[in-house]
Amino acid sequence: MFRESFKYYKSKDPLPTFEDVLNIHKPKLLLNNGIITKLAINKSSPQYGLRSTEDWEVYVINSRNGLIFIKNPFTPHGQRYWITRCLKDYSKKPHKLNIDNTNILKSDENWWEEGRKNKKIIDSLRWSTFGYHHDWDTKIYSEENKCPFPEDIKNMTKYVAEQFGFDDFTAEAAIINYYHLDSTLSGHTDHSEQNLEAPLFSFSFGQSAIFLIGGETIDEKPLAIYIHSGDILIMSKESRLCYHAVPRIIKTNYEVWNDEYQMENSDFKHWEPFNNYLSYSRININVRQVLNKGQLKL
Ligand SMILES: O=C(O)CCC(=O)C(=O)O
Repeated sequence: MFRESFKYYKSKDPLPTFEDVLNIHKPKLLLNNGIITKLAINKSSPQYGLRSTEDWEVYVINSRNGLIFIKNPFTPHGQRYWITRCLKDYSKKPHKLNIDNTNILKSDENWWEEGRKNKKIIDSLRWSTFGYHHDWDTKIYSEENKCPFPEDIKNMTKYVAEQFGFDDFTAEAAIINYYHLDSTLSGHTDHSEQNLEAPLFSFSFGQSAIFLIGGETIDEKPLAIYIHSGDILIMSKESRLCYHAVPRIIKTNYEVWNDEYQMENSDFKHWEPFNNYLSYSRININVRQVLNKGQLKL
């Protein structure tokens, strides 16, 4: 069932209909039909590029226990901050990239700087990992394969976690996924972490996506949900171990990340390369805790 849905939403010919895709940015019908429920959270001041929590719109998806959707809680300036970090900084050494060990970059070259001059280079980056590096072959984390986790993203994720009572959450591994309009991410579960109770945090920026979330086996038919720029998904409880995938990237007609730019800046030059990249790309920051509470190493 999962594979069929993935193929359906991925297909270019015939094009799928999107009528069953949940659009939580238009929650009224979904609330009335009992598909989602609004969650109240305590008031807290704006931080890390996020708005004050009293302005957050948070929903739980009733058929997926533990799946929490926060409808873009970032300010436009906050989105630009995190987008800039993903493109300019999180894509650098000592982080691991899919293009390491290829001849795309020379050893002293940097993806963002070189990519700005060369389309082939810019489009070659698919992922970056830091903290405990995800090993795509063995799916095993190790003490020998890690680098420091940047403080800003660690603190922002902790802050979001605390709003939902996940007070012990520590960000220890991250994957930044860089998608273009024809990219997909096939169905998988995230079970390499020793701690399978700690939730997964997923932050998305740029173009929109269809996100599929199924059950613990591929036999269950997944739900399809639109993810737009700034949205946060938290996979906790049962949903933590559910199959998920991104079968399609969809070009948005509302580039929320450009809002208020002119108000803050007199020229567009600084932001232009980032905006050009985003005009056909989506960035997803996926943050996990690896160790159990009190565990110091693997
Ligand atoms: O891009 C997304 O929304 C999901 C990414 C994901 O599932 C992963 O990195 O494991």
